[in-house]
Amino acid sequence: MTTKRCRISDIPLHTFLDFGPQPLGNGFLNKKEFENEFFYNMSVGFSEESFMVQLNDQPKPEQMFHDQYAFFSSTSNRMKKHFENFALDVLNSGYLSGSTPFIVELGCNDGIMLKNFANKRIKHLGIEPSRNVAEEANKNGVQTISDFFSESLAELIVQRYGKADAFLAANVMCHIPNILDVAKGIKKLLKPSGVLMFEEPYLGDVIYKNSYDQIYDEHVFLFSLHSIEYLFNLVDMELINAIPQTTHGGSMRYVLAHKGAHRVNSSVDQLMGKEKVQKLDKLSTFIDFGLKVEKSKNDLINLLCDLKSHGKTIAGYAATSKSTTILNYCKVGLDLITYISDTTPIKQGKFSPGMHIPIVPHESFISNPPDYAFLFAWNHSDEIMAKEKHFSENGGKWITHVPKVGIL
Ligand code: JHZ
Repeated sequence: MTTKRCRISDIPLHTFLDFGPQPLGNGFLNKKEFENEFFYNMSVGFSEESFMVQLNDQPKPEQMFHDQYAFFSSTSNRMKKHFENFALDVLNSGYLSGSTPFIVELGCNDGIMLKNFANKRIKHLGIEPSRNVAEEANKNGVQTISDFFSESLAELIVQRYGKADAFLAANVMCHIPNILDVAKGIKKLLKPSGVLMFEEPYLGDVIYKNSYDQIYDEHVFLFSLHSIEYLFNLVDMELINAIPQTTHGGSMRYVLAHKGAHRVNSSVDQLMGKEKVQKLDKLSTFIDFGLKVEKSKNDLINLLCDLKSHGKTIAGYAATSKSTTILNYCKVGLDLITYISDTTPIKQGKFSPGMHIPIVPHESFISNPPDYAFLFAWNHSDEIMAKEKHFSENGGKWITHVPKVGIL
């Protein structure tokens, strides 16, 4: 394999994990598409200069985000509540100038966050490259354009709508390979007192929980404060706050502004210190992580094979993007998992990427419960456990791989 270079610092990357051939994380498909299914080699590298953990290769953005995109944010009630609170935090942050702020959100999906501004008649704009999801946002009353964000799109937005008070994103920035161009665009789009607030799965949690399933095609980066500071320093912006979140198995909300525009909160220094203790700036951490991932894979295969050899039935719960990595890396197929239940209509009746396990509606899980359910949406565990009390009360058991492979 040729050595890849860091997308930010341009120095050679150190590869520490190789998952082998992987399909698209959200590439749910029909039987007739099996033959020509797309695979790429998924390996992960670290830059000792920018501290950025990143995929060596990523499929083209247009292959992942299009008019049949399968992930709709509003499938989780907890996430709806979370984005309602995020919107309130923005409104109460004290960073918005004047009485008529302008809010822009990158990757607004079905409008889960912006509708909280739209409902209050606050000037807003969503940017969402997946056309089917953008249409849903517009239907939800959120003004949305379907495009990929870039420095040139930022210039157009400034011309047409003016500069923004807040630029928001959630579970989006880590998807974007040309992130430096996006950072330049944000810099141009923000008012002098404007802020960038975004949250993404946090590298520190991924390492701590061994949640390697956060690595898939869409997540070209796994961010830390170290890497975000490095990246935005290049466009003369600085971290002014960082707030840990419990969503998606552990995320971080980053708040950034033009250098010197706002006071830097003490949490930035505290969390940077914590990252140093966890050694998120050192290659050795990721080499250790690679070994733990390999062990997790072997433990999972042993557990599933053991249950099967005792005649147990196993089904997957929630066809998450994350499950694509687990299933394909551990080579878990129909011989071990009979079906995956999911509430998203566009995924139902299709097959899982790569391993081709049927995706069935949630009703099938209720009418035909397995002995064991593999909790692929472990990040929504509280919501799911509350919903599936009946399954547990009737002897159904849950399998997890986070932080360790086992039965819950
Ligand atoms: P969930 C998505 O990842 C995709 P995924 C994306 N790339 C990203 O960055 C991350 O989020 C952060 C189903 N479900 O949220 C619905 C049930 O069936 O873990 C969805 O198909 N029953 C943008 O896909 C899937 O789970 C339920 O009760 O890993 C959502 O998975 C619940 C709560 C969910 O994200």
